[in-house]
Amino acid sequence: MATYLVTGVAGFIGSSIAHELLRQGHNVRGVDNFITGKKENIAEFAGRLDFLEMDICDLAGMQRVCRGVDYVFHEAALASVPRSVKDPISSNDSNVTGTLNILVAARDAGVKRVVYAASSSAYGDTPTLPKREDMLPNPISPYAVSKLAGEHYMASFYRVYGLETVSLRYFNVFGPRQAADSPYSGVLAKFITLMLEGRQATIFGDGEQSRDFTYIDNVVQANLRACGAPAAAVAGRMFNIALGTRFTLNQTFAALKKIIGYNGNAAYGPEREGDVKHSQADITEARRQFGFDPKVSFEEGLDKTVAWYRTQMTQAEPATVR
Ligand code: UD2
Repeated sequence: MATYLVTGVAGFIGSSIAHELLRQGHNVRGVDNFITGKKENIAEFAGRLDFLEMDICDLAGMQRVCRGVDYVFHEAALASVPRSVKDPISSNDSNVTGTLNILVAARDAGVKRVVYAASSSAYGDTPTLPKREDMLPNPISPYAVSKLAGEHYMASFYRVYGLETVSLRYFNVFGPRQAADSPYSGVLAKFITLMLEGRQATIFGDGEQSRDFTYIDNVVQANLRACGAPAAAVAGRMFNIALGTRFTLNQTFAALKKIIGYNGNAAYGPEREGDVKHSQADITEARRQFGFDPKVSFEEGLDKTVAWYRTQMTQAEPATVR
């Protein structure tokens, strides 16, 4: 049976991948430093996940962790455009140095393949939509630069050392387990929790910016298929992972109002520094090369996500009252 390592296993995407791997009966090892990951996200795996609290910036630690591993899903990162604008050094440390450490450790341990969480932010604000993989990157924020550097390291390790790597450029992933409690949280996690609490969400800018919001199950599927695909189809390459549609923030807010039954309006604030205006993916290549087939629509994903946060809040209520 194969052994998988998930970095950032206590994070939103890492824990979702681990969940599916464990459901399929695989051996799963996971690392997290709990800077943005949460113990709750891995609590349900207790006893089944081989968990180590570690930082990917610790090269010797990563070398120990990679021993005996067949496949790595590298999800650990300091996400968020505004976080990187405020503190570019920390974003660089985790996203660039941390990624390089994983690659060195994976290479030395004879890992068969590394699948990497790349970001749609690499495309920046180029006007052509949808974004295709052969378009030139144009990163704006330090975060976008750091995730793109990671992609280049992935490709380099395939070309230079023959380590099979695949970069998946995620487009605005959302769903259950996404942290909502930080100023750097993804917009959907923030909006849904605020609206469920009857509080007001703030849209940065005019709300006409658009995103290819992608439900988590589609991203998990992409990871597993990219990991299992023939090397000739994927090794050393980068693929868009998205739904292939886009919605403005105004449209998204209106959709959430309906699902949640919220009567208020959004506040509007200044545009965010480093923000991309429009984002939408062409997912033809991922379909062609490894049969990526996103099954969950935006609307269905919103329904499931709202239902999950609702359950979390009802479960949390009695404890708060006591
Ligand atoms: C970027 C990447 C995404 C992923 C993510 C990780 C793009 C197009 N996408 O997402 O692929 O790597 O970074 O962090 O670069 N907003 C509000 N109010 C809020 C919070 C956000 O209006 O309270 C706006 C924000 O200004 C932006 C949109 O919502 O226009 C989405 O913001 P986000 O932080 O959820 O994700 P984004 O697009 O920076």
